[in-house]
Amino acid sequence: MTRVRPSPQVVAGDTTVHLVNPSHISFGVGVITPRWLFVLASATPASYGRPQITDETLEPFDVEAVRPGDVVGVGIHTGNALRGYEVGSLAKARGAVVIFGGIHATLYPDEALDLGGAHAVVRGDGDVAWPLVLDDASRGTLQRVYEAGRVDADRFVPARWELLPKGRYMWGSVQTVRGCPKHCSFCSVWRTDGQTPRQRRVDVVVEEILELRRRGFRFVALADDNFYPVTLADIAMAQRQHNVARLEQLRALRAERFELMERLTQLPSDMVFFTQITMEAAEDVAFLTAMRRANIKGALVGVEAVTPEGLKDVYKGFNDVGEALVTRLRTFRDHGVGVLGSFIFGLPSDRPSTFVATADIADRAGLAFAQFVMLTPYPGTVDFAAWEKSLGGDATRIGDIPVTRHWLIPQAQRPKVYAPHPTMSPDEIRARTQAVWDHFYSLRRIWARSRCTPTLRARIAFVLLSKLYRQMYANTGIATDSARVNRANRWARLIARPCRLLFTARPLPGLQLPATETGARVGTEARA
Ligand code: B12
Ligand code: SF4
Repeated sequence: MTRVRPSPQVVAGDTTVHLVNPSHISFGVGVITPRWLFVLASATPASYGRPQITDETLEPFDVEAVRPGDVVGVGIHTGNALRGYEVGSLAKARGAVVIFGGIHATLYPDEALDLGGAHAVVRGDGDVAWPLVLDDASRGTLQRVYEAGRVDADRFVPARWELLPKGRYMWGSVQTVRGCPKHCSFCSVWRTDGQTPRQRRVDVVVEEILELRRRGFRFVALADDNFYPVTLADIAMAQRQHNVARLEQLRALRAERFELMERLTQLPSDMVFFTQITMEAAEDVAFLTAMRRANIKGALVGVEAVTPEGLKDVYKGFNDVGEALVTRLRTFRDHGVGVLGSFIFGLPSDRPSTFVATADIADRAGLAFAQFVMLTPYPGTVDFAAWEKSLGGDATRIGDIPVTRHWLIPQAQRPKVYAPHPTMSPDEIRARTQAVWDHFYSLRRIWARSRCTPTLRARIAFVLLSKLYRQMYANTGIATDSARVNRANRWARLIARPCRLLFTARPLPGLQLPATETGARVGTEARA
């Protein structure tokens, strides 16, 4: 392994550790806490003092605050990699030791080293590796690449929520399980996080949630890849195969899910949870009932496509189509779990009629929210590999950059549609996608949907959140002209502040961890 001795001297006690979540655009207020910042802060040894956290979705990183010998940790996913490289290079120029991590750096470590000023890159989970890397940095024995891999669930580090800036976020985020057994063609999770679910212990999850509630967070996103990692079909299959070991493992995972949800029922009753789940959960009334009892009031469900051909395109045969799909999605709502339906446009089998059919199903399926994203080949996915291979050396270039490295193209010039479509032009796909967003988020439809909430205050929150969501997405994927993007940004900023107030609650600093026995005295401060 090549070792590099970075010129700046890292000395625990004299070095500030900066952790930066890059974003080319700042809104002042964030919807969900970027969890990795607070996890890595927690993994930072106390000898380095209090890590300085910057989430650029709130405000830009102040590089002037970096002193020679400081450590700057930058976490990137594909969408913010370019800004991450800018931050890394600026920090390196200030004399800092720059270390990259996150899903994109895991997939392309050399890129961070070449373009981001990285002295080192951590591939995989940072929980265990981070203190070791800091230790190497202080000894001057930093490696270029650390293979941190996938750590076991009991070694996940809980986040340091006391470092949260006050009054900036609407939702906290706590991960309960990492990894997903499926293998959807557009998703990299099963490749990077693996197909074996790594479930965290119930106690540590509950303690983190409680810590967030103490600080006035009522709303918590369970930042999981798939909250329903074991289906009834998986169990039946193991039974048919007389695979006793597998059956036990699946049953244990399932039992743990129920235990977690039971513990959530014991938390203050004003808490609301949101997660991500496959629509298979609609088969499982016991699971949905437990979700409702646990106050898991919303879930992102990957619908992706409403036609059998579309599902085949994305390797998602376990989803339903047509009326069966409407019924499945409504089942969530009927059990008190609101659905954010996620749809993909631009699949090879899509035709103009697909947009109409999708808008119709989104209307009838009782969804609370929906997102209509355009197919983006993310690195690490089956789709990306096929697309890159199909283009060979002939990829279109924007400036000097081939579209197969789309994340390196400045945001404003990035194409919105990547893979050539057999029958529709990129403009047609964009315009039709835009029309479906406009249809779903018309004020009349939002107001009608807001009936799913119990009070007028909640209905107003629902309307504001719907509008905010729509404007934020107008930024990230759909709008092309800069006037529209700027207008959307202004709107999002304006709506974000009042929206946040609707989500906060009175802090409960004295709130205690519920006792483990079911029905024990818990969360008394909030219920009183
Ligand atoms: C929760 C979540 C969201 C939430 C909250 C985001 C937030 N503010 O945190 C919401 C719903 C808003 C969201 C939105 C999107 N997301 Co998202 N999201 C996730 C999810 C499920 C969990 C993220 C999380 O909190 N993990 C827990 C933390 C602790 O893990 P982590 O971030 O991976 O960090 C660990 C390591 O990576 C490493 N690490 C990270 N940074 C650093 C830095 C250093 C220095 C070091 C040493 C280590 C290190 O150590 C950490 C601890 O182990 C992931 C899936 C996943 N498994 O990562 C997708 C994921 C990150 N999202 C993804 C995508 C595509 C999106 C969207 C573009 C979706 C869309 N089409 O709109 C948007 C983009 C949002 C944006 N502009 O940033 C993709 C990214 C793919 C890619 N190659 O970039 C993922 C991987 C899911 C997928 N299906 O592939 N997302
Ligand atoms: S899209 Fe969802 S269900 Fe499919 S592999 Fe990714 S996390 Fe799993």
